[in-house]
This record gives sequence, structure tokens and C-alpha cells, in this order.
Amino acid sequence: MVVGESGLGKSTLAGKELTTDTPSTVEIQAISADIEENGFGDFINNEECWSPILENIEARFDAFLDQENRVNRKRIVDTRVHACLYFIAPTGHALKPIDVEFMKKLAGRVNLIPVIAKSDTMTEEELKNFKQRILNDISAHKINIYQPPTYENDDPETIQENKEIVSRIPFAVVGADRDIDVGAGRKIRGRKYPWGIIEVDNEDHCDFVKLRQMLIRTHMEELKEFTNEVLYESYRTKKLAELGAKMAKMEAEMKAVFDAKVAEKEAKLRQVEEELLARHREMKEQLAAKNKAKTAVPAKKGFFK
Ligand SMILES: Nc1nc2c(ncn2[C@@H]2O[C@H](COP(=O)(O)OP(=O)(O)OP(=O)(O)O)[C@@H](O)[C@H]2O)c(=O)[nH]1
Ligand SMILES: [Mg+2]
Repeated sequence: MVVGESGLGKSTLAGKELTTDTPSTVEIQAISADIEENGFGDFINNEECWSPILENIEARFDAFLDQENRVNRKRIVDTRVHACLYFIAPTGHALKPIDVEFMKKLAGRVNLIPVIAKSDTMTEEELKNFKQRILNDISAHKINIYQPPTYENDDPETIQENKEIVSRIPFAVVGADRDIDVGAGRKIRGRKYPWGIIEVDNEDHCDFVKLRQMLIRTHMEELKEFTNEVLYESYRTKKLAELGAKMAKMEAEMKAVFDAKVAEKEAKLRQVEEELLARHREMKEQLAAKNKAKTAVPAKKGFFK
């Protein structure tokens, strides 16, 4: 998934560079999500603008969870987002409040990979400083961006390769608008300027090669594993806990209704019982009075005459 403000070159990068260089066995589907910034980047007005993107990521988790819960789990289609490139505008300053907010919201649900958009608009020195500021901001705000893990048991070559990838984060990228003919039948992807050509696939020009290497060669399985075992698992646990809490609440509500009904019935029964008792007493008294009248009168007559 690619996310970022409008016009930062998301479609250019994801549409061409990432998909055309993919090995034929792997299919990468790019989802583009735009951040609409209103006014002057006043993020009070943008408070909830991350929500459709988060919803999209979570809806994909839900779809996966549904399939896992089915009886027939043979053909599970995994449409979860395994990597999210977050495009940072090449301002040269620092992360904007909206970037911080956005990245914080997404980091717990997706492998977040920060990239500096249109890095051809900055000098090498500016870029170096900008990267450091972004990293400082990321650590100050405790944003959990994707960290390629290092394994001590890996061979030195892999460890070195890994180090080089990590050292490029946040990746400075350039999107090519066209293929440039550089003569001798050689065509390169890049951008042409009066002062020269920026090559997308040249590691000295930008970090695109390293980013692509990480995404589809060295860390694809890692990214998928982290999504499944950490990000999805934590979402699933939260979802199930919520479901459990909902069930417990429903159960408590049902019990309350049941108890109230029982109490009501009991009160009614007590009332009926009291009425019956009262009636019974009344009838007994009436009967006793009748009997008294029957026996007392003749006896009186017989004895005192
Ligand atoms: N200088 C420079 N321009 C770029 C780069 N990538 C893209 N552009 C140009 O920036 C403009 C916007 O690029 P898009 O790829 O359409 O940007 P987007 O992020 O998809 O924009 P929305 O779809 O509106 O969100 C186009 O004119 C591109 O040619 C880059 O790396 N450097
Ligand atoms: Mg676009």
C-alpha cells in the first residue's frame, strides 16, 4: 500500500517501478491512498483523515479472519497489506504533525516503511540532514516503523546487505516519468534535468534499488511473517477480546432481564397467595360463625326451659 499527500509521486512509483520489476512468480498489488490536507495543514481539521486507510487495512484483516473461521479453510485468499510505503514530502524540515499522527495510527496495524518522496528535489547534504531529522522524530514519537531484523547466525554477506538496507531508512525515492534514451541503445528510467539525469535504478542517485530489494527479494517473507504473526495476531486478539466482552455484556443483560422477570412473577405469586389465604381465613370465619349459631340456639332452649 502506498499512502501520502496528493502529488508526491505515489502513482508514479507504485504504478510503474514496483510492478514492472517484479519477478513473474510474485504479484504485487498496489493500493493507493491519498491524504487530503485541508487549509494549511492544520491537523485539528485532519484529525480523522487516517481513518479510511486504517479501516481498509482492518477490513482486510477481517476478511482473513472470516476465512480462517470457515469450516473449509483450503482456499484462503490473503489480501492483507504486508507493507505500507508512507510518502513524506521533501520539505527538508521535519515530519509534519499530520505525518506523526498518521504514522502512529498505522504503525500498529501494518509494516510501515517511510520514504522521502521526490528526493531529486533535494541536494545530497539536505537529504542527509532531513533523514536524520525524520529518524529523530520517529524515535521521539515512538513510532514503530518496520525494522528489518538482524540475525546473528546469518552469513556475513547477508548481515552486510541487511545493514545497507537499514542504513537507507527512510528511503529517498524518485519516480521516473519516462524511459530516457542515453544513446548506444541504452534506455534508463529516470528524470531529465538541464544539469543531468537522475536514474531511478542507480544506487548512487537514490534508495529505490535498496527499497525494492528489501520489498521483493530479501525481506518479502519477513514482512509477511511479521504481518501474520505480530500485526494480524494482535488485531485478532483485540477483536476476540471485544467479542468476549460483548458476549459477557449480553449475558449480563439477559440475566438482569431474567432476574427482573422472576422477581415480578414471585411478587405476583405472593400477592395471589396472600389473597387466597385471606379468602381462606374469611371463609373459615364465616363457617365457624355459622356453626356457632346452629349449635348454640337449640342447646339454650333445651337446658333452661
Ligand atoms: N521531481 C519529481 N517529480 C515527480 C516524482 N515522482 C512523481 N513526480 C511528478 O509528480 C506529479 C504527481 O505524481 P503522481 O504519481 O501522480 O502523484 P500521486 O502521489 O499519485 O498523486 P495523487 O494521486 O494525486 O495522490 C507528476 O507530475 C509526476 O511526474 C519524483 O520523484 N520527482
Ligand atoms: Mg495517484
